[in-house]
Amino acid sequence: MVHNLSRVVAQDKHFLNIMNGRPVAALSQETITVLCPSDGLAFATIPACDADDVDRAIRAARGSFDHGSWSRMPAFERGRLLTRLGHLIEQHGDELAALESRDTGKPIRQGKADVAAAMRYYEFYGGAADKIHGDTIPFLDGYTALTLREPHGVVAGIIPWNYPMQIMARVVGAALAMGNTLVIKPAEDASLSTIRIGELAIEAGFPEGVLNVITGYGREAGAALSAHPGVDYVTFTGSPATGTAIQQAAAANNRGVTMELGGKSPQIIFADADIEKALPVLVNAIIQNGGQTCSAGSRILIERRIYDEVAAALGERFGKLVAGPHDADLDLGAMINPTQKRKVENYVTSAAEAGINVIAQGSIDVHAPATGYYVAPVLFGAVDPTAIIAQEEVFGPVLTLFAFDDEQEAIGLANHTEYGLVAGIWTKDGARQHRVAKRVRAGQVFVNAYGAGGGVELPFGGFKKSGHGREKGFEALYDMSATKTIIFRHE
Ligand code: TXE
Repeated sequence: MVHNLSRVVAQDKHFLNIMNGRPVAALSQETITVLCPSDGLAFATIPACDADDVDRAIRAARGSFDHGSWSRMPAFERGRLLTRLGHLIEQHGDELAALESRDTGKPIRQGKADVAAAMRYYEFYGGAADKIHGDTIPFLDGYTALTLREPHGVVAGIIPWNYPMQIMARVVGAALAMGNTLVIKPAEDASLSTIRIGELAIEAGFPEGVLNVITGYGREAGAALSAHPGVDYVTFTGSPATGTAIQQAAAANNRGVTMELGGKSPQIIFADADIEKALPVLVNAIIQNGGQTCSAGSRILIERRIYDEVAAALGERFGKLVAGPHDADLDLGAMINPTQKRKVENYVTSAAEAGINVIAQGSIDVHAPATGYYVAPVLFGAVDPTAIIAQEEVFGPVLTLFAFDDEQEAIGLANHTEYGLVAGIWTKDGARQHRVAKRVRAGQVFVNAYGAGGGVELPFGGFKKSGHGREKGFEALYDMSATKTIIFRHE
């Protein structure tokens, strides 16, 4: 059944930013038109902010931080407000899921999964706010030394368009739990849920200036935010190129950063693996969110003696996959914008032209509007590990298969890209599970599983080009704070 959930969203709504606890337009009154990826049609506008608006947002966050209405609020009360925001998100779940899926083109069930995950982040960090504590350290006779975890101050969160609600939640949850104040800049292609949750934070009772949302183009609002000397810490999820630019701006101001910059994540299938259990997980790991997922499992390394069997089984499943409008809730939705669609199509065309074997291809729903940004899923087999399609992040529903002969070769192939975000290992051999998990260079390693429900509790982040710093779990709370050591002399 096809639901027209997009009706839940008011037509041509003009969204405003959140600054100092109030909705505001850009000082210039400029706006960006919001297009739905499912049909390419306009349905809303957001403010197009510039450096003056960024300055205003940072002043709001700084004023709030210095005032202490948040940073000196008892930690359990900060936690209570975060938890209340999570409950408001849950109450507005249908509205937020519809908004997110219409704004990004993702199937409505993924929008609902994003609401559930966002809610979990606020619940987790709400509960964690009063559970981070320092140490007392044995020191010289006549002294007592202890540590406190203190907020950085004003944090800038620059977030991407693939999972806006979830990524906002992990940033807001960790930064605010530790007493920082925040300026969040969502991506120009997907800002609506961030604004809406900013409104819900006002309703939840967050003090003014604690959570500010500012929308605009990356080259304008994003660049101004990352270069602003009033920012104490920057957290960013997005492309390595933009991450480099943000780190250069941060270096100019000598401030810390957390960088989550994507991946080219492998899953290794040994011959003794439970293939039936693995197959749906392997497929989901690359088509979830249309493959526009930093942790997408985009490379499958298969032990040679089961390669043909696994490739055929994956091919059968891929051939049946269908992309379509968000409210049709098919296997996958549209790409976020025409640029992303072209990027994915170019990778597919170049790989096919280079002679890489297309094992199977899914389709685009016949009812999908021709103006939507759809691409059909593609499965490439027997890929040369040095090929471009084997090395670069496609960020689309494109899966590549490789054959290996032994464990050493599998580990070598798994590590043979510049990225190191996530990996999967499929084998029943316990000793091998441990050996390979330790040798694979990835921030998160799944054994006989992959993705496994997001895991808000589990530290997440990359090695190598995938970035540095950790989000999610308690680790994010350490990144979002600094240790202060206090030494008392009492003799
Ligand atoms: O990313 P950008 P884009 C990868 C993925 C995708 C590619 C390009 O491979 O195809 O990046 O996507 C803001 N200063 N990922 O161009 O530019 C921008 O407004 C400060 C992986 O959309 O990284 C948005 O809010 N900010 C990734 C955010 O940065 C700037 C998720 C991300 O945009 C800026 C998304 C600047 N100069 C894309 N330029 C993941 N790790 O999951 C842009 N921005």
